[in-house]
Amino acid sequence: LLLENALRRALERRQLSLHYQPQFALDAGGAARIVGAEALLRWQHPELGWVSPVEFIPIAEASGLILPIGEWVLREALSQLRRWDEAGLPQLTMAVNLSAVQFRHDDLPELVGRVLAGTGVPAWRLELELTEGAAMDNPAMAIAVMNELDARGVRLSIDDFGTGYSSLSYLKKFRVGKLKIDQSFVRDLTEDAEDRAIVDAVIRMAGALGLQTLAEGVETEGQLAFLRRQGCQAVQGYLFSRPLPADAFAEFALART
Ligand code: G
Ligand code: G
Ligand code: MN
Ligand code: NA
Repeated sequence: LLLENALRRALERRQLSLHYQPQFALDAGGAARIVGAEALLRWQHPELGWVSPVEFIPIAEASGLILPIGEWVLREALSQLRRWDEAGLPQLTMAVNLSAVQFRHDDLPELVGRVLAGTGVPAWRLELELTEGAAMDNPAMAIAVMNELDARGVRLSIDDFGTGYSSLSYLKKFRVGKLKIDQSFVRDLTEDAEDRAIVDAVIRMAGALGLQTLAEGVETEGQLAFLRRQGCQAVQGYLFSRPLPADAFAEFALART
């Protein structure tokens, strides 16, 4: 309850911020080209210091605070994208994590439409990340919401793919364009033949279904080489960059392009 009350005040007191992790497309020539950013929420409390989203997102979900917080995240991330455009960065996409609670909320497609209109960002530059749990909780509803978002031109991806319990039969019904391969499968890729088999299978299945793949948590050249060889289209991870404050992200992106 203490944390809940603190979180309630965090938004008004501007203790919440976003960090951005660059995402890269793996081009055929062997280059990694920066194509997007994932917005990651950060909370700096005056006494507690940095509180991890792993701790406060569940509290935000249980208390309903995730709705105003999630709306702030969306607006802030898309406003930042416009500021980067003005600063001369390449036209990036912005990936925003969605909580199951936001996904279930009736107002989501309208809210997304309002924020896109308000910030002037074209819908195709926004990618909403859903977990398998959020999608599978109520598949019929999920399909309807995905169809509405898709009709607006917003992109959808499945986050932490492989760790939830998504039914493969739903993958073809869900309007998602991308699977984000969870970092738990990437971590030991160079030592663990089973992880290699899983990652290889996910990339092939995605390809056959017309879905893109992005591998998360790429930390070594060895992991990158394997992913590239198997045809993974995109990566993010500490090998390239940690999540960065907006200004540092801009410097990073400008230096690489
Ligand atoms: O960046 P970091 O490793 O601290 O993120 C921890 C977890 O918090 C990840 O699962 C990430 O998806 C989640 N997270 C980060 N930002 C947001 C956000 O804006 N909304 C939601 N719902 N989850 C977030
Ligand atoms: O669940 P989601 O994929 O949204 O969360 C991403 C989380 O992974 C963030 O907390 C981010 O800080 C973290 N992260 C990003 N890249 C790496 C990496 O290369 N290694 C590790 N260990 N964590 C990473
Ligand atoms: Mn994510
Ligand atoms: Na993930």
